[in-house]
Amino acid sequence: MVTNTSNQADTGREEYSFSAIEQRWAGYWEKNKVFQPADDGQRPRKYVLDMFPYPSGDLHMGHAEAFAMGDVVSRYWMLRGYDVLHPIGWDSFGLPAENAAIARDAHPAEWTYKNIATQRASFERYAISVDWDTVLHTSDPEYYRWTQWLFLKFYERGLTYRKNSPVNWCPKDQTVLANEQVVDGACERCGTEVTKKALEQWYFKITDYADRLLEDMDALEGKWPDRVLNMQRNWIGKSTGASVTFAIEDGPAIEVYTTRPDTLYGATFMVVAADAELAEELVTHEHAAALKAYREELRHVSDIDRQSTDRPKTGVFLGRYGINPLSGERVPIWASDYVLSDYGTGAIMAVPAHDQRDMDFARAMGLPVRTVVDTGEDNPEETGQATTGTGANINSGELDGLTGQAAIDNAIALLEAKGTGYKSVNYRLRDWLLSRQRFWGAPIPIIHCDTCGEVPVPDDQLPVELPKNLHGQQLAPKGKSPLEAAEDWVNVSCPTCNGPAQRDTDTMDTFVDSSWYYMRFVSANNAEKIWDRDKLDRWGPVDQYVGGVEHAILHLLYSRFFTKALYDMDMVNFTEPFTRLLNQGQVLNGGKAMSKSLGNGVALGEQLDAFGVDAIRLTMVFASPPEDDVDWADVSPAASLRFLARAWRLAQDVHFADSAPGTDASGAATALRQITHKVVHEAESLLDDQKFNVVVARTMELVNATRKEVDKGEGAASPAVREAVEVIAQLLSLVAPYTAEDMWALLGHEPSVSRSAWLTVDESLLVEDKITVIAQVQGKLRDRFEVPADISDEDLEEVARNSPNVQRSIGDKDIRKVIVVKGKLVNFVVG
Ligand code: ANZ
Ligand code: ZN
Repeated sequence: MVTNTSNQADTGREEYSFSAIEQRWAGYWEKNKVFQPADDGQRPRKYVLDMFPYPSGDLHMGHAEAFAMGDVVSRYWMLRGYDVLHPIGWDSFGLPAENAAIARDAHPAEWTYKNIATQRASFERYAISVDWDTVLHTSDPEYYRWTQWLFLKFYERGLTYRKNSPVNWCPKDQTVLANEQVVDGACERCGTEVTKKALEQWYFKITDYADRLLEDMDALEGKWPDRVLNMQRNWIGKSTGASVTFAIEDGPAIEVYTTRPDTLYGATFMVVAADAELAEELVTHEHAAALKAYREELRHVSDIDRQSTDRPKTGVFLGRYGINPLSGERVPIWASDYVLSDYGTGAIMAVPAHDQRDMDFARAMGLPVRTVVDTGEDNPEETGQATTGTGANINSGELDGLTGQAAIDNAIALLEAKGTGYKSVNYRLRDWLLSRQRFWGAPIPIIHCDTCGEVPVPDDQLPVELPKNLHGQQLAPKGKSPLEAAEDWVNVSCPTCNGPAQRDTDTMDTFVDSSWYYMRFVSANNAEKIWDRDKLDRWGPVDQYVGGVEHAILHLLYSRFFTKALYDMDMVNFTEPFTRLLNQGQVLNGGKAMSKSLGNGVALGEQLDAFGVDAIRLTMVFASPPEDDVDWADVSPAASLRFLARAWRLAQDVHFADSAPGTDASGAATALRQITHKVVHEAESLLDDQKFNVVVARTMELVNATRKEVDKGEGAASPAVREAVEVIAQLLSLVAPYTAEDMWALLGHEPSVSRSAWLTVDESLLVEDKITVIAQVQGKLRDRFEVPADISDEDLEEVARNSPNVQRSIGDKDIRKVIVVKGKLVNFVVG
């Protein structure tokens, strides 16, 4: 490389050509393992990770943005002297591969690994700073062997279990979905409306960790985006209140969950979830037919509509009564769809005066409303508007006169004394449904034996590889797992009793694969162990994680759960996987997300061909703060390209300059050095604060200042210019690796610029030589200016007098007095 570049000395100057430069450096970093961590304990470590890609085709603009951001962090840390782990892999199981295989009558592996090869080549061209020796794919048996092993570790601890329950079912993809994968009642992947189906399914007991998942977020405050933390908190949805037992006439008591036990005297009826078993248990003989009809009706109402507050409330009376434990009042029990079967106990005490849903129901059914909290608003009994504020209790017996928390605490104390209630906590979070009835995933490593029941596959028989003889049409969804068709594979002998047994035919949700990959990267090639514990202790957790906000809930929550469970098993020494999180924005076009239907897509490959890798990367980073969206219609990769050419020509100028010592002692050279050191100094904090776009702006300023200096004749030979151009090359290496590497070589250095030493800022050059002063008239601010720090009082007064704003404000009044506060302000007293 170096030889090649210095040959230019013989042939003369060149024009900046991104394609020539890309060719010069293509493959250099990978071949020379520039981005391989030394792991020699000589330097402090940093672990940077981009959310690993799904091999859905070639890379797109979104990848280009995300990886440009991750690269700024990893390349910067490397320049700061850290030993950096920055790995890459592929999240390569999942439905699209399977659907493509069915459509083309091929094997999902074919499509998957072909796309991986394409993406990998594009990543190499894009010059991301990763270690290519530790690549992993979650669909490799060497990887999913450990996914299965973890499943069994969780199983041993009772964190994996199987149960029969109504689950979300996508009729199009013919698979179950986790609650998290149902968006507005529709399948997250294909948009088909989700239905319910009773199935035997596998779950992870993430609810055991609800409290820790919530509490440990305090430590992420300020390090993760607020909105992600909020989304996680809402998803976990902790609420505190009371469990209250209502006796039932001629039946067993039922418990309800309420956040407002203080409103108990206003509970004028009860409602149970219409689709819950409880409704069937409670309904009297004469009302059974009505309940049955109502349930039948509900089958045609989507989940979204059920929850909608606009929709009129519906329901049926169950013919039975409960007894309010505080007032002793007899209250009718209804069934309705607005009460959810899988939240709380699936039954509520309805307080129409203070809960709008209950009010709407009471109005629709003609049920009584009783105000029990005087909030000062209009009486809900008359308005039909539930009042939810605080105020003193009324109509509430022993609770009368109490307010807010005191009323709640007293209500709970009363319930506890009577043995009919207690303080309790509720979570929205549900256990994680992890089994899928699809082919392209890690098989569940369980064998079902008629004699022994569920038998874990012994460690030495892992991985349970996917059957090889299934492909194409055989994978078509049929409401049960396609693996069932592979009889040779399914039928095995029981590891415990040797009797005939069957393999579990479900596969795991791909979120299981991605819940632990960041740990595997520390020893991706280890064939004996899931990871080398010492290495994980050294490198983990991830210092900086970079990825899209679409993973704000599921992936991050699951990864956090895995980390905590593994911590409890003494397999890792940290409890949070990602210390810092950066959510890069989206790349839009014309204000909208790029999409086929809008026809506003921009092909990354075409952009790279037209402007070069560096200009595209620079454009991505320069366009906006990393967390903001970039609108491709508003940016100019052509301008980025011109800037890169300007920067590169500086290196060429230095390369061809007379090696005679320059006029470094001159004031101008010192001024350039001041700018250089200031830019480096600022870049340090800007990069720590993830203001990458501002760093690019500063680099542009430095290029301009350096160009001015060079154009003063002998300028390019000055050590100050060389210093500036070296800094430019280093800063550019964060976003424009090819150009930066070429500049570094032109400056006569050994590659790679990524391994060069960061400039130590000379504090004496940072002295601020300009100050801002203000001009006042009668004490009112009229103007402000930048002046030399050592300006005399007379000169300062002169500058202020000449300000048009000041003159306008003085008008034809006389100046009585001029007050000059050295280095700060000038005040004109007039009259
Ligand atoms: C009486 C009451 C009076 C309530 C009042 C609220 C206001 P969060 O905060 O989300 O946890 N609820 C309980 N279980 C339910 C279910 N399965 N389906 C629908 N609603 C349910 O909500 C808890 C409140 O939501 C509970 O407190 C209960 O209504 C209702 F002035 O009880 B409340
Ligand atoms: Zn057995």
